[in-house]
Amino acid sequence: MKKLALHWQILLGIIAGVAAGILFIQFPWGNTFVANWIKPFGTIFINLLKMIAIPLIIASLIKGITDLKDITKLSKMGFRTFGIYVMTTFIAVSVGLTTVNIIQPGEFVSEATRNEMLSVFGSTAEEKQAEAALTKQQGPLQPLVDIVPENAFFAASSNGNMLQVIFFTILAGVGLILIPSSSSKPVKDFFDGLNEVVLKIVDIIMLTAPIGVFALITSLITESPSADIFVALGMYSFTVLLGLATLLYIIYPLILKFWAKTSPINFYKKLAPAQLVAFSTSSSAATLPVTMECVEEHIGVNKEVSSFVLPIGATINMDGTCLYQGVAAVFIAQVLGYDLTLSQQLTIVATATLASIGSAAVPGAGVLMLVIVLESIGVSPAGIALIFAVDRPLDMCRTIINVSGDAMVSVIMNKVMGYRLKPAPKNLSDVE
Ligand code: DAS
Repeated sequence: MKKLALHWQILLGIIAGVAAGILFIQFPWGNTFVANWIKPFGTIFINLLKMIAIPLIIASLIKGITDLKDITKLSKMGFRTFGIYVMTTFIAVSVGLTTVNIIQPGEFVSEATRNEMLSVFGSTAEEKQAEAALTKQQGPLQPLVDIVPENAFFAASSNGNMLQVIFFTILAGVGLILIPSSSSKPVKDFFDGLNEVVLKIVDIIMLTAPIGVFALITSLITESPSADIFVALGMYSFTVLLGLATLLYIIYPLILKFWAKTSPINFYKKLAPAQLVAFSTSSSAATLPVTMECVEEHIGVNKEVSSFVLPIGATINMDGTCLYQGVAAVFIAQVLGYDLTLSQQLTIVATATLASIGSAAVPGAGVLMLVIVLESIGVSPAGIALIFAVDRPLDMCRTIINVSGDAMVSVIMNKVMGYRLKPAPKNLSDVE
């Protein structure tokens, strides 16, 4: 039988995972069995991708920066990339606020349902609040302060410090450009080789994706709380998904067609493996290796652009998260009976943009940063308990948008930097 293209294998893994999850919850021993014998394969898969994410960022950023002939090209790319990222994030949160104000999901939550959920999640709200209290004390500019690592090598080793790794790597790349080429050549050759090795490791890791994704989805289904919580939050989830779909199927295609002058259908067909991995891992960082492979090999964005734009985007550009934070903040305010003024809604736009920049590219980061948005409009973070139950399924969807937004900006930047799209001949799954 002809080998199935990788994304169909991943899709099969997701479908098999849903079927297995529904089967196992029928048995009293199902949860334990999945936790002991299936979930570990999902954890291994995510760890494999995270293991390679930092070496990939370091190797590809250094290669991307040192390939740029002079810093002006870097600053031109840097400023424009950041500007486009902030613009798309602003559009995302505006779409979110529009949908949540039209649909008014908070009006669908009955008094009884709210009291029940608050009592059920009371302890969770306190845990979340305690955990997020640190974030709250930090204030809105903390994401900016957090960019600079106190110890470059420590930052590269600990979780969630993608921004610090990127910051130090960019400085190292600029340093390499500024020293005489006789001294920088051996170092540059080393990073070119490292980049090749790392991409080959990504190919090998991706061969385990169908099994990893199967395990992730099965354990997600068996661990989710009972269905009636999801029913009570149906309208809220629908509002988030409608907003995300508006970005993915209306806003992004318009930008791709009229700004990047590229076919949206072609773009999404080639980005599919990264979107599926984003869906099953809920982590832009874990998906980054696959996003880079799809954007460089399949879509054909110049490596100089993709190796600069994507690692930064994976950490600071989260359109899906920003939209979600806008919807969640207004939903909680609606449920708690607040009538938000226009200035409070504009405050949400500003703080959700900053909060999404500060969110780490790992599962559940968006809900933690929601505290800053809620605080900014004077709403108690305890309201997070209302949406905590459905966060993971929505996280899977918003991470798809985060990854798709990064890939879209890399196509725009490719055009801005004067390159044409040059797809490589081979498929993601043709590993030599
Ligand atoms: N899961 C995060 C990501 O990796 C986004 C979020 O938590 O909102 O993109």
